[in-house]
Amino acid sequence: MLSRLPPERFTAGAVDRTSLQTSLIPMNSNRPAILMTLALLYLLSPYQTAGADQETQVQQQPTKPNILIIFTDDQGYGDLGCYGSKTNRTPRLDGLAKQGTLFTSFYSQTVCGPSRSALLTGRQPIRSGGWGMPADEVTFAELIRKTGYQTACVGKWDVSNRKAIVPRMPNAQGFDYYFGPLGANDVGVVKFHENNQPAGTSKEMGELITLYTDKSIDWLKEKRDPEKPFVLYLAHTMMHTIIDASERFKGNSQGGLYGDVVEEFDFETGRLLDCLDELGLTQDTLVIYTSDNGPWNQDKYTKRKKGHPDGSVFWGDSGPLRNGKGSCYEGGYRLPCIVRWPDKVPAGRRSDAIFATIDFLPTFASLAGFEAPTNRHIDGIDQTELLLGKRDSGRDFFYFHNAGVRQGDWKYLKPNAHFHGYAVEDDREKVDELYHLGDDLGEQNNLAKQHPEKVAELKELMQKLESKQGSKDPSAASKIR
Ligand SMILES: [Ca+2]
Repeated sequence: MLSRLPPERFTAGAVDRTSLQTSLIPMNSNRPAILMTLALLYLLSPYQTAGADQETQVQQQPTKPNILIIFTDDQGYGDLGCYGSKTNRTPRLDGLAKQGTLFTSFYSQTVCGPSRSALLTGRQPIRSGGWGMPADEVTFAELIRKTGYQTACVGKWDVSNRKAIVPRMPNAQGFDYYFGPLGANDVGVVKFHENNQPAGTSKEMGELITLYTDKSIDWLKEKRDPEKPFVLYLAHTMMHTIIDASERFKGNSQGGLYGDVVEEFDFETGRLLDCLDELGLTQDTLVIYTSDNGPWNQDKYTKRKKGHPDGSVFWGDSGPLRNGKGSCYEGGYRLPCIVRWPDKVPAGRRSDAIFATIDFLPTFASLAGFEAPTNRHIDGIDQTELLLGKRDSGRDFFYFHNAGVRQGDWKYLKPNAHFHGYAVEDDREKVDELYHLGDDLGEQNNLAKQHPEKVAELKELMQKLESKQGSKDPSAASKIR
């Protein structure tokens, strides 16, 4: 399953042959004869396959896309209309799902910092370090910019221990431009940086979605070089508590203040997508929307909340999944994910293939034409064929931090599986757990005793994954954020 496509697959070999044919013909040449020759060459080419719509196949060979990642914070699997929410109205994200592919087995990580180091490096947090991501980790932004991309990050960084440690900040980790807070908003304040310089603070949590969207639009319109492809990594602070919505959205939803924030996020995401339209970028932009970890939906957390002002609002909806943020049950890790790239990524498709943020780096490597690092273990796999609808299957397995592993429909959790603080289920028996997610998505029926051979097999796989190059002790779990 860890096989990779050669990085040049969709770059050098991905020239749009129609435009190439046109551009190669001199203005005053013998066009009919040349066109005939080119037509013959085309008929003999590897793109020529039996059957209909050859022209469509030629046009579908991808070129280097722009990449827009929209990453929310603590948003649950069940918070959007297209993922089953009956209370929150999310027409723009529902529309994005119709224009692209909606993934139902997509995994980030279970908490903020680890989720970001995994997304940036293609490496599980036991290797990439989470909040403490070292300067020598290699991000996809560092690699893609060497191929001519320009790169921007707007929003929550959270892999430099929430401190202004320049070698571990976005500019040093591959982003040409940065605006946002290095940490979270747990006490209702954010401190911004623009590139490496402090850029003020804000206590107006209800303004953050709009602010980050404005900064993203400003970068696209005013700061970007329109001649180059781009990566824009937009990591929202919302819906991480302390949450708030602007006056325009407060009180409008059926889902309380949390629902108001989800609906405002949907609206603002629509504004950003409209900007792509306005700039003529939609067709050439791969848009990925997902979230960093599951929702803060545990009753215990709300009751034990410390350091949060009175009236703080939590929640978020895991839908059919068990538990939420901090948990190694599905509610902690499995998130909504929608991918759009018009005429490349199939529209209106739902996919249950296993796909994860750790796969972004190898997939971008394939799409943009760079090589994933070879001097360290990369956990991600190239999912280009899955995204383009050329393959239905995704990852064979997914590792849960210091907790267990899923392979196919089977998921194993060890007796001392790691849960972050409030996500601990006090009545959970500390025994081997085995679930068949195809039959039991809510992880209610422990089948470990019925299938000891499967437990042994998955334990072995987990140990193998934990021993890969660059692994740190997975039990050295960091404080929850
Ligand atoms: Ca988070």
